[in-house]
Amino acid sequence: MFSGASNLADGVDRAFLFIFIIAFIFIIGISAFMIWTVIHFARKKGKAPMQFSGSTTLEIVWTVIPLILVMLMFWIGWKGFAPMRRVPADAMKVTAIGRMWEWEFDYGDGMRSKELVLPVGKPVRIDLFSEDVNHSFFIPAFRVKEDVVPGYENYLWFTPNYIGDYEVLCTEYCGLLHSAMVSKTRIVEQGEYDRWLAELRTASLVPEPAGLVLLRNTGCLACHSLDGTKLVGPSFKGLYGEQRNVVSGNAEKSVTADEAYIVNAIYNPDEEIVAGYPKGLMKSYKSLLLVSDISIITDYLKTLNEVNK
Ligand SMILES: [Cu+2]
Repeated sequence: MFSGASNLADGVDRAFLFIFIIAFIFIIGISAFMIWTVIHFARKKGKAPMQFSGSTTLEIVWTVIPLILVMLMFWIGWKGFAPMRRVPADAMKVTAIGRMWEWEFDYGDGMRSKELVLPVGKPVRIDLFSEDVNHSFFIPAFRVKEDVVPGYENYLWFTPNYIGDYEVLCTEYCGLLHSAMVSKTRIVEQGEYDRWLAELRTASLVPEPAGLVLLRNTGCLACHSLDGTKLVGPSFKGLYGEQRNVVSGNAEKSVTADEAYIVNAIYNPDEEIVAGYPKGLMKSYKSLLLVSDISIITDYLKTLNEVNK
């Protein structure tokens, strides 16, 4: 009857369709009956009003029929839901990391990717992990959706049925760029998957600059780009040593973006706001970054200037 994009899709669609059809029949039936009663029982000249009271048959009918219908809804829903919590023992494992505002996929051994690449026809278990606030992992085509809550272990699993690209969404409002928290899952042949994973492994062996790792792991890059793109906050490209106009209190002034400025911008973000950007969006990172960490970050930002010049 169905041919869903994942092994779990048919169970969800069956429950949805069953409930939808019942609801559709009832809304049409009830509306038609209401219209009929309004016309049929309208006050007419010379006719005495009829009086009704009590009907055991009617009471039983409108109790038993809905009872059977909701029991069926539960049964069909349960048949779709139960397999979602039974992960096959041979399922491969990937961890999905949610942070404001992006998804990242951890394949183990330091192999991380922004898109979820999976071999077709193989069960996969996705462990869900949040670095900051509540998110929710959702692949609409696969009919899988689970909350991603900090400090709480959650998971989902599925077997993708077809090769293709599918959207991965966050479906729990998680702040300003929630709607941009979109990723992709690419379902490919086993051979292509093996090649892709080998490339990811090679890439993971090249060490990244320590400053870049700090920026990424602290979540800075969700709001500040490295390539000049304007996100929530100003880009880091060409930042170090630059003159910039900042709003401090009500006055605008020009400052040099040196190490002291960067430390203050990270510890007390609202003190000097870069002109043109709103106040109050960034929290203080005093508890997350030491001055020595910021020094490593600043060293990385300097190299960024050299590359770009
Ligand atoms: Cu989110």
